[in-house]
Amino acid sequence: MKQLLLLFVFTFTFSVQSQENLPTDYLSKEFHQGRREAFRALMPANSVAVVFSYPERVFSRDINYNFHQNPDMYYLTGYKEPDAVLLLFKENQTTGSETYNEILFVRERNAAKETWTGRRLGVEGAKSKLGFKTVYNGKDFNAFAIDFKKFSQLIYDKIPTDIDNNKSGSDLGGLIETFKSKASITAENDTANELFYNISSSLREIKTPEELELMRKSVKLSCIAHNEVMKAVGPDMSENEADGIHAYIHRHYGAEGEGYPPIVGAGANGCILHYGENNATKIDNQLLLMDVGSEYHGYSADVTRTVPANGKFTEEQKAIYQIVYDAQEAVFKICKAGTPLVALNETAKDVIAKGLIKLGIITDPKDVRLYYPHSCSHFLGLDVHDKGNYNGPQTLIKENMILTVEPGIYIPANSKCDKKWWNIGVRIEDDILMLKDSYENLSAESPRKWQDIEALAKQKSTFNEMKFPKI
Ligand SMILES: [Mn+2]
Repeated sequence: MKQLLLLFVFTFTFSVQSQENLPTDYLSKEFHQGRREAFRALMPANSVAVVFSYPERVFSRDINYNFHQNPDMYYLTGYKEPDAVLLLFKENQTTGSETYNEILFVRERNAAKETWTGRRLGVEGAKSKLGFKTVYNGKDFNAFAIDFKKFSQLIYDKIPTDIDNNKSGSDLGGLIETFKSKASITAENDTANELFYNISSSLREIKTPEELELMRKSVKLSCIAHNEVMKAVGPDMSENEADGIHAYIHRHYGAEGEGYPPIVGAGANGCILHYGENNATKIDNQLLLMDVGSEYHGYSADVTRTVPANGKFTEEQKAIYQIVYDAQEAVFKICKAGTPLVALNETAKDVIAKGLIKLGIITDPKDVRLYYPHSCSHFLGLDVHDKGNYNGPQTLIKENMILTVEPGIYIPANSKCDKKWWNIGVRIEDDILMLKDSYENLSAESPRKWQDIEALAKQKSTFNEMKFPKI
């Protein structure tokens, strides 16, 4: 009986096979090691950085959303599972005979759980695949001899507080409780967040060649998706189906999904900045604003195109569209290292204000905020609104930053202007790689000029030929 049981345990332990046919272009372990080195170099003497994985989130009762890793954890480790914590030390530490300058605590391997919820790297996987020398299971964090109080500084990001697990074991809640208790962190002394943000942003705002390659791919396949929808879309298509074409094409080219909830809004819906319902059953003869970008191996594109569903802009739509286009062109002219970040939005705002005055939509330039209420640019990378230094007028653009340029004009119904302008919402958004003396528009593959959009819309899409049963 005992032998039979052993045999059973043995078989069960190895029943989860390693994964085959995985993408071959993930970030390398050397990349993540290099980012940890760069992070460590910016840490003050005698400090330790602590990075937690993101919490898991409920989708429906006992079903979670697909897990999305904390981008900082991914950036620094490549680890994509929940319930983990990274400790990064400025100087080498010694415990007994062991010397280390980083420790990763990971989810323990568990054949039964892996059969239900997927493979786990475990301690050995984190060593061989991620290149860590010192790795423990999360359950060992509590007993691990570390005196956080001996460090002059603890560096950590905002600690999640709304975690739906038991806070007692090796799960994220437990790891956080252990950290807080070992480091005596209370609401009053929880002040280290700013330093973590600053170090992490100053690294992440500058893209390395390896990151650039993934960014280029993410943006390129998002452009292909936009172009296909421009061809496929018609007044009878629903917002959600247009959204679905983007999603299909992203996955066709190997993206995991989208970098943010897609905004696909027709007419009035296009005037809602973060519209996400995407549930109009017909786009009709309206403008369709599509702010959709893929996430490819963690890296998000962020591309917006605004197209007439019937393939032709009206005179009013064209007039508004042209102002947004001109604003983008004016901003592109100053896209390069050394330009103050705030100049991008000032330039866009200026062009839009002049354009709206010329059309009689506003008379006072200050009223531009009525129709252009957001800003022109944000950093782009692992987060769609990526970490970066946004600290006022002294912030200058640097080489190898990627910033969006996304002016827009939104005129909801009942706005105080001629009603011929109502329900026109236009945004054009491109992903711009900043160079020493110029820029590269990574999303140039998707047309922006109204003439080019109308020309592309005349082409047939493969999606127009697809036939499904009527229900
Ligand atoms: Mn954006």
